[in-house]
Amino acid sequence: MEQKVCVVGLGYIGLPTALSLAANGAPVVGVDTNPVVLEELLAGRLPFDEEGLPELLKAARANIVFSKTCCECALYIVAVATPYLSDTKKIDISQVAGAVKDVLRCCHDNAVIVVESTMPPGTTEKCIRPLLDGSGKNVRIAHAPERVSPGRMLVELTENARVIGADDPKVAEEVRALYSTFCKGEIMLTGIRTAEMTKVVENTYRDISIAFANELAKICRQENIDVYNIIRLANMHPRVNILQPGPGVGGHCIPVDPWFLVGDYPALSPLIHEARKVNDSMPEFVLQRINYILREKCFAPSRVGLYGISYKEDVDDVRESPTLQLLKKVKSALGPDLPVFDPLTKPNLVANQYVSFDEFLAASDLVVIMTAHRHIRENAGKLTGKAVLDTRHCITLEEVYNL
Ligand code: SAJ
Repeated sequence: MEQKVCVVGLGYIGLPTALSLAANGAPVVGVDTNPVVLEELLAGRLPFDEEGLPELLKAARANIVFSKTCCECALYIVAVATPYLSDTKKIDISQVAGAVKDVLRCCHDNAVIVVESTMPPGTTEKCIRPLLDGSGKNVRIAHAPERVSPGRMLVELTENARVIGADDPKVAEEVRALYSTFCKGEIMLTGIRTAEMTKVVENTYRDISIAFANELAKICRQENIDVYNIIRLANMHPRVNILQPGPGVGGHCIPVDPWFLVGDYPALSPLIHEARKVNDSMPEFVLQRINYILREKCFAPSRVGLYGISYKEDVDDVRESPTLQLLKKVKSALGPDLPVFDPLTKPNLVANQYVSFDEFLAASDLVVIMTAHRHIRENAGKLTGKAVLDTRHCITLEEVYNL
């Protein structure tokens, strides 16, 4: 029989990973301490939407059980959240440490713990190794940071290359064997610190690249130049690849991971820190654009409707969403409870959230597109006659305001 695997943390990463392992033949125990998540899964429902996940749940069903506690297994995968501490910007390792302690209570000698949660370099040595050493058991450790993007998770889980960090080559090979049951991308073996650093660097690189596009949008606005045209033209150069400006950077990764480097290396990371500030300033920039349009059009502030709550197109994930950041600001600037609509997110996330697109449109004179869902791209015609601020540059209408 295959080795039993326990996946601790059944969120956006842990659940698809657990299901992929089970669907490919491994006996899996999926563990989550959140009773709501567990209740959903035990009832055969998924706690969040993701393309292909319902089918994967069906394919995995025979090989997976869900539980609120860990049990004895050969391999453990820890996929819990690693936020940052708001005062120091350093990593908040408490969820990972809690999960590792739970595993250590039930595992036997020679078990392997693979941490997938993103951590800055040295965290395993500094924060996890002492827990292993103090357990009195010979438990081995590896770091296999996840690389998948919500909306494309299952494709990327299968196809993306992966970095697996382990300081013992035998552990690295064991973990590679496990992941290669579902990961068809190249698996690169390296040390733990290198794996930790690589993951943080990937997301920091993207944050800085988006910040550059956002800063260009602000400069071009002042000069009344079309930033999208500039980016398109500049990107025709064979060594230039500028990303797209937007209303801010959301999700649980890109606006979080760069802070780990700023928190641990404040004197060495001025560029990373500035990029974070630029991206965090974008909801405020959107508000300035709204105010400009309101002055030009003489609309009542209460008739500004926000389209899109999720942090990016075609997902229902609202973590660190620019719309939620903007809503905090508009309350004092434009008044409470602007009309808000998102075709994908759960209802009642925010005040005055409409479930009908048509009713949302009827309540809005100025529609601010915050998320480029396929829904709005396909229904752009319905915006005719409205003022539109398209912060994602995703629709073509005769008269549209951009960032
Ligand atoms: N965004 C822009 N302009 C762009 C691209 C993105 O404003 O040109 C915004 C998006 O709208 C969104 C935010 O940035 O609000 C982040 O979106 P994203 O698609 O760049 O990234 P995530 O958070 O969905 O997933 C990232 C991915 N990392 C990289 O691309 C380097 C993914 O591969 C990681 O697995 C994931 O973070 C993670 O979990 O770390």
